[in-house]
Amino acid sequence: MQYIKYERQENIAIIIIDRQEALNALNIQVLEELRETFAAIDTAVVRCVVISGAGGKAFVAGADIAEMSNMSQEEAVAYARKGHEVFCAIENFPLPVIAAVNGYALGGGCELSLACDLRLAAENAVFGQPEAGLGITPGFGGTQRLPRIIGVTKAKELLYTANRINAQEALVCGLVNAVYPQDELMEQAVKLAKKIATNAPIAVQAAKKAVNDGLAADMDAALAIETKLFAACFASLDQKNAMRAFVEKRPVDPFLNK
Ligand code: CO8
Repeated sequence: MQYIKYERQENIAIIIIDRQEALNALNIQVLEELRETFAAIDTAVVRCVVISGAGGKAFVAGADIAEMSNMSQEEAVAYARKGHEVFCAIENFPLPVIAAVNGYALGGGCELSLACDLRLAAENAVFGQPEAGLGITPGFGGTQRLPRIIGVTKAKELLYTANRINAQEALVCGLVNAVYPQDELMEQAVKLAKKIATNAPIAVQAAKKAVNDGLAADMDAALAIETKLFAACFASLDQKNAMRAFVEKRPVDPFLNK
């Protein structure tokens, strides 16, 4: 891998996008390496993924503008589809994915964070969808995920104005879960990942699937999705052990992922 660094801290996977000469901008190779990295994660061992950008300045400063500048319409379709394929793989990845946004998250960088389950921001984080100022719309899911996450009103404001917002503004509009000093961001992201990893993996994965699949369905279908996933948990040893421990008034043993 040229642009992705992968590390595992016990059952937490850490993915760092490292293309600092272009503020970690997403070119085709970075997208492909991201796809390969997620596909190679051992989901039987890993329980949560943290993704961030290398260097102190950017999470991801967008799709690579130089690479896009002379694209034909046909190439734009292929590029958008590539981005959708990779970001959908992240959104639908069975394990929770936390974006640790440590600087610029613009355009495709903001869209990458939107494909993650949770977003933590450093105080220097800057979010925005600057595409309208570049003569395009977002093409990696931003027009769809941004309004679903922060609501239509604020999403349209950001999309039409191309304004950037800082970490505190992102917190206020519900784009991020929390803001930390930059030098604490990764530690806090790993801490959150470890907290998630203490819970029953089957239940956490079912909750992710229920939220994602349910949001794409009407309420009746969504509740049917929840019922199916909820019921499936009762086939797990972890459910039986955890509920027995509660009834017997003793601490829950570590979960087995079974
Ligand atoms: N693409 C390519 N190169 C970039 C990008 C980018 N998005 N962002 C920064 N770089 C490069 C710069 O060109 C520069 O390279 P060099 O040193 O060779 O000149 C280097 O990174 C450092 O950047 P700056 O000198 O500009 O650093 P500053 O601190 O002055 O500014 C900014 C930082 C504000 C982040 C500035 O770099 C900037 O505005 N970057 C572009 C941000 C942007 O507009 N992003 C959105 C791009 S569009 C997009 O993401 C669409 C996604 C959907 C595509 C779907 C296609 C079908």
